[in-house]
Amino acid sequence: MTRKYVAPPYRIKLVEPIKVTTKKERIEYLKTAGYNPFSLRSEDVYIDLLTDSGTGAMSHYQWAALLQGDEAYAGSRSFYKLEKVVKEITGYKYFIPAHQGRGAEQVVLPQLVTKEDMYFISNMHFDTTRAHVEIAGARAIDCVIDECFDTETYHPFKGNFHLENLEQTILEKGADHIAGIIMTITNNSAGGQPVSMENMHAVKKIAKKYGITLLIDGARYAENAFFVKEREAEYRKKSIREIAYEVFQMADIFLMSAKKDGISNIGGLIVIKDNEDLFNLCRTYIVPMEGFPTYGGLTGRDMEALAVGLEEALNLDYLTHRMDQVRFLGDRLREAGVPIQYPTGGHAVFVDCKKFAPHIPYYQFPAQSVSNAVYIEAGVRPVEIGSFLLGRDPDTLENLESPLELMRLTIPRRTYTYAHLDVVADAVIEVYQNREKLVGLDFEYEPPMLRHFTAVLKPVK
Ligand code: P61
Repeated sequence: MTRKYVAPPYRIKLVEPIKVTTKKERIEYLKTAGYNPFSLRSEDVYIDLLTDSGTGAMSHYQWAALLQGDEAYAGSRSFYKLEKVVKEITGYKYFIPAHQGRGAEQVVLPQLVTKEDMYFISNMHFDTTRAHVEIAGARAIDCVIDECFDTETYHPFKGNFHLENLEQTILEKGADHIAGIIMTITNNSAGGQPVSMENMHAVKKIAKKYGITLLIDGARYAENAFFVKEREAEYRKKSIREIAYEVFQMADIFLMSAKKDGISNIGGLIVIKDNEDLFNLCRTYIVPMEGFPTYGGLTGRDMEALAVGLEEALNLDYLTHRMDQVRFLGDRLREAGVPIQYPTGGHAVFVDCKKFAPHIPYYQFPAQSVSNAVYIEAGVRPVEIGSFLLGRDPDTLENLESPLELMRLTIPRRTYTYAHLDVVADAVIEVYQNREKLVGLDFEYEPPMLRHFTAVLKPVK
C-alpha cells in the first residue's frame, strides 16, 4: 500500500496553544505592522512559516540536557560536550561556538579579507552572509546553475555551482582577490535546493587548483546529505553522517547557523579544519564580538541542547519525515496549479511569485504582496525572498531586481502536522484563485540595510 505521507517518527508530549483570529482582525494587525509580516506579533499568527530558524521543537532528550548546563564563564563542561560532538561529526580540529550563524560570519569573514578589492564567490549567498561580506569590505558574487532560475523544470540539484562561471570569475578577478568560496548547503535563497556531491568535489578541485579557501555555510547540511543519499546512486547505501563527513573533508572552514540542522533555538558554530593561525585570530575576535571562546554568546544549557540536537538532525527517520512534509505541501500546491520551485527542497516550499502575480513589478515586491494576502486569508505567515530582501546595490544604491521573486513557506522542525499544512495549502490556493486582485507595495520607511526586517510599507494605490 502506498501512503499519502510519511507519518512523524515522534509523538507529541507538550503542546503550545495557538490563537485563531478572524480575517477582520488580521487586516488590522497587518496594517499596524506596516504591511511587513516581520512586524506582526507572533501571537497574532496561527501558523508561523516565516522561518525554520530556531523555531523547531526540541526533543525530551534536549530538554533533559538543559538541566545539565554548566554556566561557567570559562571552560564550561557543556562547551566540551558540544566540542566533542562537533569534532566527531566534522573531523575538524578547532571549534568555537557563536550565538548564531551571523555571529560566526561576523568573526570569520573579515579574517579572510586581507586586502582591497576582494570577493567571495558562492553558489548563493544568503542575506546575512552577503551583508557580512560587504561589511568586511569585500563583494559577494553568486555562481549558481541556470536551472535554478527555471522553477518549473525538474533538476535534482538546483543548488549546484555553475562550474564554468566559477572558474571564469576566479580568472577575471585574479585568484589572490578571492577571499573564499562559500558552498551554501542547502542553497537557501534558491529554494532549499541541494548541492550534489559530484558538484562539491568539482568545486573543491577548482579551489585547490587556485589555492582558495573553501568554506561551507552549512545551516542545513544534514538536509543536503539526505538529498545526496536519495538522488546520487553511489551514496544510496551511505549513512547521512558518512555523507556529511565526506563533505566536511573537502572544506577548510564550516560555519553553521545551528538554529536549523542543530534543532536548537539558538546557536552557531565556527569549525576550522586545521588552520591554527586562523583559529587563533577567531579566538581573539570572538571575545569582543560574541563572548569568551568557550561560550561565544551561548549559555551552558544552550550548548547542551545543541549537542543533542546535532545528533538528532542526522537521524534518517527524522529527515525522511521532514522532507516529506515539504514534499506534501509542494504537491498540494502544484496539483492546484500554483507555481513553485520544483522539486521542493529541504526546508520550505518556495512559491514563484513572478508567475503568481506577473502584474506586480519587482520594485513593488510581488512576493511580499502574496505573503500578506496569505496572512490575511488564514493567519499563515510566510516570508518574502525576492527583491524586497535583496535590497539595493551597495555602490549605486539602485533597487536590485532579484532573478526570482519567491514566497517562502518555511516548515519548522517537528512543529506542525500535515493538517496544518493542509490549512496552508488551502490558503495559498484561495489567494491564487483571486490573484488578479493583488496590489504592489511601496516604502513608507526604508532602513539603510537589511531593509526587509524593519521596513514599513503601504499598498500602491
Ligand atoms: C532563514 F528572514 N537563515 O533562512 P542566523 N546562512 C544561511 C542561513 O539560512 C542563515 C544564516 C546563514 C534564516 C534566518 C533568517 O532575512 C532573514 O543563525 C544559509 O540566522 O544568524 C539564516 O544564520 C544566518 C531569516 C535570516 C530571514 C535572515 O530563515
